[in-house]
Amino acid sequence: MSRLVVISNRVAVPKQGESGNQGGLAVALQSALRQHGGLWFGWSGETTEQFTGTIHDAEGAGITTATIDLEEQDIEEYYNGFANRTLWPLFHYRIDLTEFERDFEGGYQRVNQRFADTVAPLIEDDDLVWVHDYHLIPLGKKLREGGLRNRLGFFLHTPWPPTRLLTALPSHRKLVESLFAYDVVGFHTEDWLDSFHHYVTSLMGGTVDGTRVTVGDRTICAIIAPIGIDTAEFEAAATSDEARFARERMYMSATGRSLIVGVDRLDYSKGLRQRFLGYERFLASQPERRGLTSFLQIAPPSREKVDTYQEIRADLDALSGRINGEYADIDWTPIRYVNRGYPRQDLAGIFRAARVALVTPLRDGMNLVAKEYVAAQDPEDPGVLVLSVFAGAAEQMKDAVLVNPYSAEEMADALVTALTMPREERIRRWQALIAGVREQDVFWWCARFLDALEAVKEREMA
Ligand code: ADQ
Repeated sequence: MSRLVVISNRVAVPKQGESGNQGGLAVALQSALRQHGGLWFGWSGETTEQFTGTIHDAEGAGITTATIDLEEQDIEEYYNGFANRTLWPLFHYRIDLTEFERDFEGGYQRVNQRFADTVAPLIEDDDLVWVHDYHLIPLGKKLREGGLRNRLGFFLHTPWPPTRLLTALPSHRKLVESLFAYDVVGFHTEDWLDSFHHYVTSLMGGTVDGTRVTVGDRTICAIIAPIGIDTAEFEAAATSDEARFARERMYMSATGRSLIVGVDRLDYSKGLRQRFLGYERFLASQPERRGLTSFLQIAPPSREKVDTYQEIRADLDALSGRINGEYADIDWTPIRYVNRGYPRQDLAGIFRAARVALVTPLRDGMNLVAKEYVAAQDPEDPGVLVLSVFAGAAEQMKDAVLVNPYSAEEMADALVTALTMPREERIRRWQALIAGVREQDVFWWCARFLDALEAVKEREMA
């Protein structure tokens, strides 16, 4: 088995016993690396006065990591800039929030070059190299320019936007062309792959034949590989002592009310504003149900240096305050809104206590919370997943209650459906959902991608 070199923006291995407040990618990659063995390379999260390319080696939780520090300007232009002010909103269909600055693009290319120059000497001849996410799209091309001949894969964790949106990016062509340096390119869903095909065939004169996508004399393999969770681990977490304790705390605080839960990074793509408005509509239209539910929204802040993320925080503070002001009673708070991370066992317990999960992003590459919620349920008395049709996960999780998150009325209706669903139907839907979450877990995802990458013949010497 070839060694695996994973490259992503951040390397985030929690120290033993440390609580995990991590994005979905980090959680998935740790599981994959533990299984395969290899190296994880990326930014340390630290800044340095001047970039030196010094590599920090570490060994932890069964994973070898190599990280580098970046300059303040790199972080501003590459991470807060091009990655999170340009590509993230654009890839989530938020052209209104997308900022186009040449400096951002310059920083993006510079940092990708720094990654390429620093990681290249760590890569051995037979290694499989797997690059992750929108921060590092040009990395493959830069590695090839440096002479790398290894099998090289790229996985996009976000949506791939429709062609007409993507062309708003002044350098769209360059960005897409750089993907052709990889051997295998993976997307979560058919929707995202279709959009990629559309761009290549309509703007690059390319052709598609099964998984083969050809432009000029270069053919790559473009596949759908929906990411999963470490289902066995999460199911076990849900019955751990910590989970039981968290679950008890939830029950005690709810005093007999039905619990509704949402867990998301504080991000405009997650549709939190619309979710709060949907819950407000539910309270307004169902006076007899007021006081019988308790909605807990957990949303740890992320990307706090980006203005839009500060704005959304202020907006949600005000909105939850307004809804509580309108509907709360002396012994009842309709929305509990908590801005912090929780250890995974606690989360699993919180999920298990909740009768309903609201996973209602406006646009999401996949969404792992939907899968975690299902994995945490009690098979005898499972809760109901309310899932946005705009989450990549909706392609696989058809037995959820699917909603359009832009419609407060649909959200309110979905809540009524979920809260009144008979136990037999909850069990039937849950059984169908858990079967998929178990079968297509993170190891399945990893194997699916790496099998495709391993099938690529190593490049001939130039
Ligand atoms: P994210 O946008 O980070 O991931 P998601 O897939 O939902 O979104 O993963 C979030 C992860 O963070 C989950 O594992 C969740 O449990 C954890 N988490 C969230 N809030 C937490 C809290 N308060 N405390 C502890 N843990 C918390 C990106 C894409 C997604 C895609 C993943 C993986 O945006 O669409 O599913 O990558 O490809």
